[in-house]
Amino acid sequence: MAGLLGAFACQVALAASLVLRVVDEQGAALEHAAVALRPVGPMPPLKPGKAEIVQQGKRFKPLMTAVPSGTAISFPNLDTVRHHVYSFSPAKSFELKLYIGTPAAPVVFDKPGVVVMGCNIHDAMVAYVVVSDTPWVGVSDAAGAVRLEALPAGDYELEYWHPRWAGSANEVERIPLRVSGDDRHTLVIGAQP
Ligand SMILES: [Cu+2]
Repeated sequence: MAGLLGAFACQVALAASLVLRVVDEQGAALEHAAVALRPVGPMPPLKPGKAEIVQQGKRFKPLMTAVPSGTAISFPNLDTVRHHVYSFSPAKSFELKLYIGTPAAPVVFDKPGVVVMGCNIHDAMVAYVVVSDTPWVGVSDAAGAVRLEALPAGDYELEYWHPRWAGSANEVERIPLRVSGDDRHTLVIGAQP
């Protein structure tokens, strides 16, 4: 009997989800906000994944990427001009010297924090990676929406960051958040124009 109860409790615990609507202080939808839910208490094992940030039309796509720590990101250059990707951010400092095509090795983002990348050749090129020690990460879409699913119900810290955020330059903000079911919240980020 105890075993059955345990299995039931486990299914219920994994049923929670969180939908955030991210807006600025004027209430306008805010795209490209990185969010992460870090459980207060035991952390499930992170499954290091893979991601891709391409360079196309002298832009990085996507502009914003949110990943769990340990994710390997490749940087294919789809342009016919060479790019030179670099970051000086403490969470991940690296350089991919002038190249076309796909560099042989992806870059592993192994420390939590905000990583700002640029191109040495094209000053207007910028991309962001927000690395968090949790499997539950996301980026808001054009409607400001981001959905995190398969969450155990419980207490979390919600981490968030946005390139236009008026707060601390490269530190995520953290607020406590309890997730108990199919929860919906509005997250207001004071973003500069
Ligand atoms: Cu470039």
